[in-house]
Amino acid sequence: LTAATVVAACGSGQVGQVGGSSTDNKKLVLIPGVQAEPFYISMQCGAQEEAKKLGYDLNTQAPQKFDPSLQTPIVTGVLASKPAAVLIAPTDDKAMASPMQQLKDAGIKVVEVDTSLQDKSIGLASISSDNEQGGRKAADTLAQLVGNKQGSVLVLNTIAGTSTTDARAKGFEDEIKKYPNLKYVGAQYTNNEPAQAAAKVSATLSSTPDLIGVFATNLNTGEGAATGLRNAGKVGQVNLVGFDASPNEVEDLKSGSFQALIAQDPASIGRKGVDAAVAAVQGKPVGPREVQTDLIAITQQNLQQNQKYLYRTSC
Ligand code: T6T
Repeated sequence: LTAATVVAACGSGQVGQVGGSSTDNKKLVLIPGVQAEPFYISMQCGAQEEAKKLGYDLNTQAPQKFDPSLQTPIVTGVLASKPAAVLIAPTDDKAMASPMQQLKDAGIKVVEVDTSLQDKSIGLASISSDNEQGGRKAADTLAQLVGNKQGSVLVLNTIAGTSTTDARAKGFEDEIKKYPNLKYVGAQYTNNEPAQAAAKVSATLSSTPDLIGVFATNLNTGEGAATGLRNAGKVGQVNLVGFDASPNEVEDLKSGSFQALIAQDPASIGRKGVDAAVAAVQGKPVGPREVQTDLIAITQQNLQQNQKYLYRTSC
């Protein structure tokens, strides 16, 4: 039985295409974690550029919020459109396994970009920053900023079950132990809402008057934390280290609300994700299962020479 007869027997009518994985199928879909957000827009720009270069079409469909219950129906819709491959940032490291398994079962090549599942058997490759190392970099940067002073430090995290931000918090927690002058007071979750981050900063300033540093594990959390410090008149007194490099975060770095930003290279994640997906579609070796892209700590001092790391709001 040839592939074409299998397809004919299934009644798909698309000769040469089994489960969307034929080399004639040039459709790729990118499913980011959330729409209209500079990290994922920058990733999309890199992915689109690379897809065009390789002769593939890349369509992007993102949920309105970073939420598996909103991302799942997008995956289901994409499944019906039979692309050759899907690049996806799963919004939960367990809840997205079942919809992503359906893609795999349909013969669609799955590549994880940015976030990943705990189950490593579904994605063919996973392209992301070394997020644990990013968390350690944040701790070292914060410790350097604080110097010999003593005080408490807080982590503002997003949503438990997000592989990237969980890894950042872990890296930070491990590394901050090296600095006995800094007392780690734990992580609080913001649900990826800037307003919740601002409120948690205010509440912690009241409960922990010796607060000397905050690590915000992503863009929304960092933007909200900066607002919280401004509202409390604590800018500069509490060192704020953020993650990502959105235009708002960069403005807040220039004006001193942030002391440092750990920037990722989302366009490169998008490009490498497309390379892996296209290799898989063409039956070529996909490369390593885990691919890690650069991270850099940006401060006011080195901002000028690191412009290429700043995120975009359109392609
Ligand atoms: O930090 C990025 C991304 O790496 C993370 O997985 C989710 O949040 C961002 O998209 C920033 O909002």
